[in-house]
Amino acid sequence: MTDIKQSLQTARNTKSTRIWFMVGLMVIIFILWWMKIIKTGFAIGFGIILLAAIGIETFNYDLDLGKLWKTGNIQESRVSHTKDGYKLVGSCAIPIKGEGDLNCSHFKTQTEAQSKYSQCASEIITNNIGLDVRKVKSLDIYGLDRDKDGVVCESLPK
Ligand SMILES: [Ca+2]
Repeated sequence: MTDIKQSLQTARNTKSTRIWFMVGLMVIIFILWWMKIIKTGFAIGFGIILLAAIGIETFNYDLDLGKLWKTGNIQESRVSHTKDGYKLVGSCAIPIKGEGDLNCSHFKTQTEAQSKYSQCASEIITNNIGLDVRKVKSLDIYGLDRDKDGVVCESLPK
């Protein structure tokens, strides 16, 4: 049972799988509409929702729709995946083309930079069950920790 749940989880996390799943749903809705099992209005409504979802999926980045529903904040609901497939959410997601990127110069003190880094590190652990703490250090999303020892912006005053 847990095996099935786990593989379902993995499948859902794969971008292309999700897109194909939604395309499949669209086909099913169309067939149901064509067979007059569901009403035109319902088919159109559902189709629009699915198209929007496919649109979001094919963007440069993903949105966590559950979190978007709760927070209403696109920035906070942004999801990105590292090359290894680790999930990153919200302000701790990989910055897009410099937008929201952070450097040590954005912080006044090392403590300030460290607290942002720690916030992201704990979020990453929450979002990726079973992820090793050492692995989190090596991710270093913003590149604040060049030597990957978990201490960021050593050059800043304490
Ligand atoms: Ca360091």
